[in-house]
Amino acid sequence: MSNERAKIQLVEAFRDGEIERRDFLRGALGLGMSVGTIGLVLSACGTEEKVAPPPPPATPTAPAPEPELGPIEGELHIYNWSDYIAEDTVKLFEEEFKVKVTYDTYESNEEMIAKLQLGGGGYDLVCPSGYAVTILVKLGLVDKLYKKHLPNLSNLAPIFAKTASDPDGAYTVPWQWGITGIAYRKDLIAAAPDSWAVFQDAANKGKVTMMDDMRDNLGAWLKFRGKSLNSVDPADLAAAKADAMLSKPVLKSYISAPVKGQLVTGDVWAAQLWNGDTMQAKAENANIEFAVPKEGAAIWCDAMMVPKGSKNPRAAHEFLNFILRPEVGAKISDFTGYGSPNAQATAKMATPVAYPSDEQMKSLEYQQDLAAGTAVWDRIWTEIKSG
Ligand code: N2P
Repeated sequence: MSNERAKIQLVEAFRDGEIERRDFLRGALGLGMSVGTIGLVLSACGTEEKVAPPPPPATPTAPAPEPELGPIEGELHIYNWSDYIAEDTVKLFEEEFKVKVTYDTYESNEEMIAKLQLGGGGYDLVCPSGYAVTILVKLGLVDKLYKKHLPNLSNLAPIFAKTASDPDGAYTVPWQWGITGIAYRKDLIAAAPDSWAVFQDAANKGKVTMMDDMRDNLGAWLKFRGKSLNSVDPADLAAAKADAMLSKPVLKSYISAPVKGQLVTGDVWAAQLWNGDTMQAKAENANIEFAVPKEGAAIWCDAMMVPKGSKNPRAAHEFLNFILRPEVGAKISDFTGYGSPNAQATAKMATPVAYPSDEQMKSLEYQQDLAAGTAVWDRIWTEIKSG
């Protein structure tokens, strides 16, 4: 037998377990096999001494089960934007789940964040916009969700299942999405507004309003000058402040959702407002229309979260799973006038709101957390309001 053939037979015998490691080593050295080759064979056959065999598992290797919540509690405390739910949603939930719900409302993310920061409210659910989701997570004011109790999450449209502010979908259940534009009375205003400049036009003095909301107000003036509504650049913000100050003598007031009544009566001709609230007002007065200014506007998606310290987490999860039902979600969005992030609900809506096309998205921008820039925005907004 040739030396090469003998080496091959030796390796095969070792590989197949026919000879021991000690016999392989002795034979290999006898046949003149290099130390490097011997090492390769030993490690390939899994007997390299340096490689310790894996210890036997102490416990079964199945993944740890997802933690569970306890039984459903008897109450639930919700803190949400005003006019942001169908009239019967809470009642139907209370009846089916035997839970007593308290439902408080707010008018801006900042109002809600401040309340949570002060430790007030005792809420089990809140509904921040995307940028405020980032802030609440960063401040440690919210808990992760127990997906096990949210099987209806599968009804979400894929673009809303994971969002920039909650990339793993660990904290949020998307609620509604919408756009901040201009609601106007087509029978009262001289021409349909197509620009944020409508709020600086002296012809509208005392008949127009902008939202009492730092992000939406300064965001609009940033877009007006072709800037990002997330800018923290001092020059951009100085220009936005100057535009806001120019609009101030024209504005009747800074007011958000409650302006609807004034649009309906005609006391206000044009108001910075969200598309859904505009549709709610239009249901009472058909002369109300909505416009997205040509300079661009904010698009946002609000989402439900469970504040840290919630005393009714199981009831909160049951409520979230309830609103994720297609028929419940469809009723909410048909009432609010906003888009539903729930694909199955959208299919059931009487007046579905289509997600903007790629073309429309070119002029829309999602609001993001301003991080350290928030303090600068806060200061400018205070100066505008008090100036
Ligand atoms: C309130 C709607 C609020 C949406 N009616 C703002 N993100």
